[in-house]
Amino acid sequence: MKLLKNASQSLISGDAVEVNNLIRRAIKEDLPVKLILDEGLISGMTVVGRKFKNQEIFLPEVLMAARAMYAGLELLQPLLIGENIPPLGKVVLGTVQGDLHDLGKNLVGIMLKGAGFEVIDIGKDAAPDKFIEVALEKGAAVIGMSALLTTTQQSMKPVIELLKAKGLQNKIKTIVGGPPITEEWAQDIGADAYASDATDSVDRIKELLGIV
Ligand code: B1M
Repeated sequence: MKLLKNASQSLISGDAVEVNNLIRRAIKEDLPVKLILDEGLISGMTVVGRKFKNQEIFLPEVLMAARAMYAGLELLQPLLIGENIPPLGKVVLGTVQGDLHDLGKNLVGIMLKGAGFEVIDIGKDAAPDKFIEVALEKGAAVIGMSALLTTTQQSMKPVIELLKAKGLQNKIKTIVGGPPITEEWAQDIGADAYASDATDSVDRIKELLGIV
């Protein structure tokens, strides 16, 4: 679809104003929200990631692309989050210590809210004890951790170790995700679940809580 291809292209060029305009138009044309998200925004960010890896572009361009993605995401957020859905449970969500990436975590949060969960977002670069403190304070049933770097995926471990040390592992479930994370990694560190993307995180958390 040309409109969404243009939005994706504008995201790659870091043109937040144009992304905002095009996503606005796509919404007006009643295109499915998931299609707008996947083909208008995520596809562009995937190209940005590839170009960054191949050193065809550098950090400032990646940052501009992230800003452009937010300019589209803010328009989609109200549409992805349904209204009047009774809360299914509380989830503490954060990007782990040392990691400043938050687009994926925010998308997971949007999808969870859309599915009826209450999400307590503790932001990025979140220390292990913060996940646990907030989960206890808010009575959350799940802790969700996001990591985008192979270095910061290590920061997931201390959260689970701390939960175990406090005897909370049966009370508070853990779910992990992000590009370097795998099912195997989740098992190795003792997480209760792994989710491959935002939609999958909803299904996995429902499974963890026995919600059908
Ligand atoms: Co960074 N970065 N970055 N970056 N960046 C990556 C991750 C990288 C893969 C790029 C590359 O080399 N190709 C690479 C990591 C390499 C590695 O470790 N293997 C990298 C690097 C190296 C770095 C720096 C170290 C660069 C530097 O300084 N030299 C630096 C690190 C800073 C830090 O964190 N300490 C850095 C910085 C940045 C920016 C700040 C410029 C910016 C982030 C802006 C922001 O988030 N506000 C940025 C960006 C944008 C990227 C790429 C291009 C895109 C990430 C993104 O937002 N994707 C990324 C390359 C890539 O991934 N293609 C890259 C869109 C987002 C919707 O997808 O986050 O994957 P994603 O989330 C998905 C799933 O993974 C999953 O669901 C989401 C939605 O479907 N998911 C979960 C995520 N979390 C989940 C949690 C769950 C469940 C599912 O349960 C709780």
